[in-house]
Amino acid sequence: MRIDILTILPQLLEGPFSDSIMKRAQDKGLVEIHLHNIRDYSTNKHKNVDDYQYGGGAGMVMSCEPIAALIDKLQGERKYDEIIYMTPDGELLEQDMSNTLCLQENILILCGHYKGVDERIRQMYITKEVSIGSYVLSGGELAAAVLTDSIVRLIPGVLNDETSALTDSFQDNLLSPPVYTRPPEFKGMKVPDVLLSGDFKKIEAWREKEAYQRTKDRRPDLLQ
Ligand code: 6GU
Repeated sequence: MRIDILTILPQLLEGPFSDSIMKRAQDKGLVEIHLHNIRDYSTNKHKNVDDYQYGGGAGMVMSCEPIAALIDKLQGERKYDEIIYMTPDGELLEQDMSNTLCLQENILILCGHYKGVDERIRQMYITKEVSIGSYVLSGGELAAAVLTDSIVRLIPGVLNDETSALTDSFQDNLLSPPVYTRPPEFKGMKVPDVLLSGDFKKIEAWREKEAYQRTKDRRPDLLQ
């Protein structure tokens, strides 16, 4: 899989992809993540990528030309299955969306800033608009990092048995059960006996019960 991310702040995205599972996925050749600086495609002498909005009002709008030039170049090199725009008014990111996107070959992600991108870019190029929640971030970069992480960890071969995505929260519309590690007693608090019993059937039943209880208590909406 290949993911191209278009941004005016590529340095914001270097960190999230250069450690742990995201790094290992790239080192194993399971995903290529390419960061592109939109400013490199600005043709005016000040390298501007934004301008005042028509009609007046506070806040700049990201201009069409540099974004279009960059997308045109990339589309000339390969066909994209989705061209995604990160925006607070997009479709809410849920596990199902990541499950679908992880099956794609080529994804392009455009990060917005300021008041967002010129509407004509959205109409001409964007196939999917994604928000990561009902709050406003300063730009689309952190949201793009969240979306990319949630996709990449689902690519077959990225996770091993121990980190398997099959037991993640949300994968079966249930939150994960509580987990414990050594020591068996910490400041007077004991690990539930069943987890020390060695009885795998009983352990599975306990985990299912706890997952259900936790979901009922914290996210009853998932049980609808
Ligand atoms: Cl995708 N972008 C920005 N700027 N803010 C957000 C968001 C995206 N999703 C939630 N808040």
